[in-house]
Amino acid sequence: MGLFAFLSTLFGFAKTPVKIVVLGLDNSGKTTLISHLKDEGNTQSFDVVPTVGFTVEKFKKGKLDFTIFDMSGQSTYRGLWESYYADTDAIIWVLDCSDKLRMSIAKHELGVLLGHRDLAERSFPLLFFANKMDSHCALSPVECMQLLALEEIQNKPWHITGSNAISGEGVDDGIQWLGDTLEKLRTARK
Ligand code: G3D
Ligand code: MG
Repeated sequence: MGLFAFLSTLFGFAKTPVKIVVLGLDNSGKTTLISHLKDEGNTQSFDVVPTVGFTVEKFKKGKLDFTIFDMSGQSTYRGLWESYYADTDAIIWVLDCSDKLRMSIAKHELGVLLGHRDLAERSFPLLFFANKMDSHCALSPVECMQLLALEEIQNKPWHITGSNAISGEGVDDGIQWLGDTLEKLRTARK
């Protein structure tokens, strides 16, 4: 079964589109990772502020409705992406495991995200891809978890999994967890 067929089956329980925002610092591997998830020819991509390379990409896949942001750490533009928080069903955060130096920026941005008024009190799945696991200097998912202090996240189900967005390794595992967790939350709310 192809990944898209798999995703359609996985999210087939949803009666309404599942909105997923994919975040992470620039160069973490979002576009590469997402290329495993989307259909060709059904993508809208545009530069919001080309001079600073801030890009938003949107695509639909079956009942999945993805919005992808490249964050450059420029909080000036946060107002643009926070407008998508209120009705997102899950957030995927892509980390560059080979970039230890910028883990502190990722941690800061994550803290801002989790403290946002539209997200702080809500329970939704938070999936971290510890990407670029193939890099010889890659931090392990456990090290990323520690550097980001993920264990302090109390009111949201979260999961971190290693990935290689180029080969696709680990991507299915993360998406599987996301589907299972969305289904559990949906069942619990009934
Ligand atoms: P972004 O969309 O988050 O900004 P991209 O990131 O998907 O554009 O990826 C940035 C660079 O990282 C790309 O390299 C891409 O090939 C590489 N990359 C993405 N995922 C992985 C991974 O799992 N392992 C390795 N080794 N590299 C990865 P270039 O050279 O095209 O800039
Ligand atoms: Mg990109």
